[in-house]
Amino acid sequence: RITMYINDEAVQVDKGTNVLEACRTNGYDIPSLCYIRDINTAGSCRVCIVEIEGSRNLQAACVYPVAEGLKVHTSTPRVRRARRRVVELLLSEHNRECTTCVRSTNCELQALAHKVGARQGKLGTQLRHDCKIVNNPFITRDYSKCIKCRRCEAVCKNMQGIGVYSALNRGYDTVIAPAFERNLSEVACIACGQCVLACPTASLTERSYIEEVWQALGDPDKHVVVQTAPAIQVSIGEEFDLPVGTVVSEKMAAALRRLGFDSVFSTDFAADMTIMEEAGELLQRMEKGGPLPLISSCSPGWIKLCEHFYPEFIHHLSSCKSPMEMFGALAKTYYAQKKGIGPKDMVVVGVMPCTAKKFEAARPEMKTYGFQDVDYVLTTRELARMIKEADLDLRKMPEESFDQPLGLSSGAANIFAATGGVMEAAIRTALALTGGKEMGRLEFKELRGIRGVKEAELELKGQKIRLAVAHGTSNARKLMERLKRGEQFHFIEIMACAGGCVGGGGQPVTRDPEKPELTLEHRSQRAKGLYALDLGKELRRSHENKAVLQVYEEFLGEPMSKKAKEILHTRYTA
Ligand code: HC1
Repeated sequence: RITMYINDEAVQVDKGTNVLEACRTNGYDIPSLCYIRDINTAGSCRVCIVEIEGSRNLQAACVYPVAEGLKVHTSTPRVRRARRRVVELLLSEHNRECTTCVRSTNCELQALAHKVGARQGKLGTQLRHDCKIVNNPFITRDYSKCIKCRRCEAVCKNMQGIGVYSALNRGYDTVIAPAFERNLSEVACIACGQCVLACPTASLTERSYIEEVWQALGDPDKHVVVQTAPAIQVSIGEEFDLPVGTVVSEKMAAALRRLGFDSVFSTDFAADMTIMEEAGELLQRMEKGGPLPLISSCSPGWIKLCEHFYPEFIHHLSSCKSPMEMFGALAKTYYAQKKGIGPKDMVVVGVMPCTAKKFEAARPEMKTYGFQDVDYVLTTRELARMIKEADLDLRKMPEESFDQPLGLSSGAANIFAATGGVMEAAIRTALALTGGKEMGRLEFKELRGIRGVKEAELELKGQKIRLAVAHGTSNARKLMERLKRGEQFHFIEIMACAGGCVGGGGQPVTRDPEKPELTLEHRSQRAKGLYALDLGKELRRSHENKAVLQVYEEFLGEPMSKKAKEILHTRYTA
């Protein structure tokens, strides 16, 4: 520890930290914009400038190292004037449609302008001549709202290890974009949306399908089915000021019903279905000699990473469609037949914590008997917007159950959204179905938690098998490089986002400049809600889900049957 002085007060701070962190930990709420701890430390926006005694120029606190005896002044008239001018300059080329912007009241730039007292002043606003909006099925980029903080670039490169964004051109013409200003759909973007979480404004947002869904809900000829992913029930509460990780499954079901959905189901049901198929696939591959490892295929960001960077491992991917797609396929076949509805009159909406699910839903591989399995995907944020638009307050909703039969799920399905959860769920069932001394085991703590790559060994069908779990694409790449070097595993779970789906790019965004939603602590808090749900359930293994067994009995036969393969499985090609 060293001693430094903030506004003439002596404070003890950690050696090696920067002035911004030192000030914040001592109660000084210094504004910042481009900075994200451990991810973006470029010091490019200059919003966090402070006066340092002995230095002629104002200094960016986020890149100024602390030192013994350093004397910092955080709010002198000169500092306040300069910060205001920096923000006014940013605003001078920012599209100020604040009242109608999707991030209105949740925008970091708006909050910052308010904090530093920025005004329109003499600078006015002059947008770049070719500000444009670039769309694709998953992420919308609006050049007119980009403030060139480069957080998207840093998150993509430093957190996800991919790097599709960079600064192009110079000076006033600078843009932060993929190479040659291509669409994200034309580069190696995996659609994970972590850049959307990092963006301080609405320059990066999900491609919204709210209007399409409202339209379907208003169409009397359509039966609109909604499924909510496991992660939504522990995260949407944040949009209504509930503590992180609050479980709101039943309030959410009530809200969905009031929005007008005809059937309110949960993807968790299909997660149980996925386990039946994936455990069957693992056992089959073990019997038939491969290809092993079997690698999970629920995370569409991971599938895209595999396609772009590891095409030689595509045949290792589980052929199981993701639970979201399995759900859509069963809704438009099994459930539609049960209800006497034609698949063309059914609209399936997925509510997902993920922007890549929007991409997945549009993939040509995700069709059953000529119909796209899922019609629209909304993020957690979009569902919250719809609930608010409909004058509903999630906190005040009564508690209602999901509809049946596609609303029943086990605790194993609930934990899918936490890193290691898919593996744990699959192993619970695989052990139970094959016997052996661990057949009753329910918890696999070695697969839980925030370590980037987790490994375990266990005995399945008398054979020792090696398991690995990776979350976040940087960790996924480390694991894949080990496979490339010839290391042997039997079963691998990979999720594209750190923490698993609870950390997806469609999850709630705050306007807190410290970006808690990007941290593993915040994501683990959401995961805690899921583990609590699992613990409180009587049903903790997928093969015990009676609704799943009913679908096999009435419709599919058995796991990995011909019909199951037609409806619930797919193929990826390099
Ligand atoms: Fe996920 Fe999944 S867990 S991929 O993380 O396998 O998005 O929540 O819905 O499909 O069930 C996401 C979450 C989600 C699927 C399931």
